[in-house]
Amino acid sequence: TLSGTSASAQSPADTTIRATSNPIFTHKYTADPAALVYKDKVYLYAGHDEAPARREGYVMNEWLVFSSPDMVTWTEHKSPLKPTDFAWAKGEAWASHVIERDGKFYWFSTVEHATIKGKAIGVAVSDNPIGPFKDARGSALITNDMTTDTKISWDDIDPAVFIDDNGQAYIFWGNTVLHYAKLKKNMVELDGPIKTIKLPHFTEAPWVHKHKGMYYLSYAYQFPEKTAYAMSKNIEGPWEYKGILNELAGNSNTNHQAIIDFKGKSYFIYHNGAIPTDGGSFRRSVCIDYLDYNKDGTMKRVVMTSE
Ligand code: FUB
Repeated sequence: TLSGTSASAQSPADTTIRATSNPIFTHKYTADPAALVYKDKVYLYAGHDEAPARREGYVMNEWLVFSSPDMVTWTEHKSPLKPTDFAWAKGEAWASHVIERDGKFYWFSTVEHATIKGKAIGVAVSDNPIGPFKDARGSALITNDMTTDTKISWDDIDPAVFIDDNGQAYIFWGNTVLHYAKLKKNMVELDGPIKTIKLPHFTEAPWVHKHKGMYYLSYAYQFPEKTAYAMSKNIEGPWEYKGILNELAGNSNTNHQAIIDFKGKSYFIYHNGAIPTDGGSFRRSVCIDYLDYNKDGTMKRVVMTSE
């Protein structure tokens, strides 16, 4: 059964939700999960899918943030950021990633640029993982005209930020072509050239994590999307393709994963379109399942559950 919640649909402040089955939230549609482990809590950031039932196309006007001490009891906080909080953006709260550095929280987000055609990536900052966040630059960090690999206007999307053990931060992003670049210590400027990584059937949604000394780069594979991944001994590659990590997620063309370790367990967080009767590719819902590693460091295929 799907978990019920008592939360209202109006971005309530500090509403508690008990999520014991997938999708974890049923009071509103949530997509593109990114998770941050900070101190003894998980912060889950998601886009809010607001498309009318049975209409094609994303309607995403704000991001949402939830926190949990145990992955079951979630507190929904006030919406911490919307695309138009970036004065240079005109809307569309596509996928984001929030990361902490030196007690500040940096929110990398995909939005539609107001004057440069296509999607762009901005950075917002806060002293608190639940916000409020404000634009950290006053301009986009990455715009569609900075990369010329494809003609599509949404190829600069889906930021995934990673800070290596030596303190060097990297941003990975892309649709069709996977890009990455170093970030300066201030987290709001690129540091050096934009490079590309070639992986089989890369669509979008990169996520980089480290586990027991190995680097993992997971991503949305083909379309409709499965999740695939590659491994490397070095954050700058070479990346070795390792295969499919998760199958198609029910009733959604996209799957958009986040991977974390928390309190001794590993989790695979993604979205599907499984809420009856109007869930789907534009009315998606965040789900969480366990992730397991083999002895050789490869990841076992995720077993998606509904209970
Ligand atoms: O939610 C809008 C877009 O759909 C995201 O940026 C992609 O990752 C896909 O999930």
